[in-house]
Amino acid sequence: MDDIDGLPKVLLMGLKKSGKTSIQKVVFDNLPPHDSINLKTTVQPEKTTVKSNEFVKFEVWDFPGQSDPLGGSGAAGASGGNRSTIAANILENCGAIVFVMDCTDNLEDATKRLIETVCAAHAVNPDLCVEVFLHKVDALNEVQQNDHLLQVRRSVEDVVKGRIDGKRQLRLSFNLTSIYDHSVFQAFSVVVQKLIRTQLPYVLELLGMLNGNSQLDLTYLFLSRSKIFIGEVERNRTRTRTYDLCSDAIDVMMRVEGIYGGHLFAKKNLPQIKNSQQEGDASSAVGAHLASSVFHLSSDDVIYVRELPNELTVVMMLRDDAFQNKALIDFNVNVFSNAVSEVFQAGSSNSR
Ligand SMILES: Nc1nc2c(ncn2[C@@H]2O[C@H](COP(=O)(O)OP(=O)(O)OP(=O)(O)O)[C@@H](O)[C@H]2O)c(=O)[nH]1
Ligand SMILES: [Mg+2]
Repeated sequence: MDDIDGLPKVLLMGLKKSGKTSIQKVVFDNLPPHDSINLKTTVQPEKTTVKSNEFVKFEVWDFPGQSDPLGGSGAAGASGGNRSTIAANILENCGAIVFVMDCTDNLEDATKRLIETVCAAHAVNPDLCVEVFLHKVDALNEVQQNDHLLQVRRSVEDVVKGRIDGKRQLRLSFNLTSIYDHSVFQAFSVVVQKLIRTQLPYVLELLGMLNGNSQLDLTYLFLSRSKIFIGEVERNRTRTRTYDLCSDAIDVMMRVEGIYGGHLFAKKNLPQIKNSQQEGDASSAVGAHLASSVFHLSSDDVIYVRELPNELTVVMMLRDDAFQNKALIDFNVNVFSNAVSEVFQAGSSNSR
């Protein structure tokens, strides 16, 4: 992932007005969701480069919904052979396709486009993942959401399995999403995790060690200043909606830092944390130029957020009594941070 020219691509596809540009802007440009009503229709593919840190970099390609880039109309007038060349070009270096379907609209046309997209993608690269976002679910109740999910999944899988080489497993996942809550960030996190497939098992292993050795109930590793997480492990899940709580905790920490510690947003060449003494105790570690915050919840839970070098942030949820061992937790976080950097560095030097 280190070569800027060869960055993996995430392709946003789907019918017009399904919400592709809104998703891209809300997730990566901090667009307030309500402002998405003013977005103009996309007329040509738009590329955004996302450089979360030294190791997690990719391009998001937002395609206009009015034509099908992989099917007939995107390659207007193209013969079958040309069409497959166009599809191969579009899908070159593609890490994942995000196919967006508007749940509030008639799903039949969208399902047809999805089937064409999955078949075209499978013909070029059978290992390519297609992540379907059943989008705008804020307009539906839970029963309707599940009905839509079942209906689309069944019709796509039945048709596609009949059309493709049955020996290869179909890489198709479904997510219920809305820009008005955390669901779209969680779903996009899964997409980003697909782009770091080689390093992910090692990162999860390290997160598991941090979690277990520090008596944590739950640990997330986020890309800093985003709501995208690249790993999660749990020992005890004491609450539901933990993702919402943890990503909101980062948000609060960053906003407070924005007001009281502007250096956070201008920092460059951050030092590696070597030991816990460099960290401040509560809301900000000014000396290390890395933020940290502690949130005591009304239950006996604590959320401990620590920004790490390389634009990563670890969020830990634990019981109040386990937090008495903060020095041990800090030590383990520092060891974790250095080990994760090594995993990514090894990954990027292998891919060169
Ligand atoms: N209720 C609801 N509306 C949404 C959501 N996401 C997007 N929208 C609305 O859907 C409309 C279309 O959004 P766009 O992002 O422009 O759709 P698009 O897929 O990029 O459309 P094209 O560029 O024409 O292909 C806008 O009015 C958005 O406000 C959502 O999660 N919930
Ligand atoms: Mg658009």
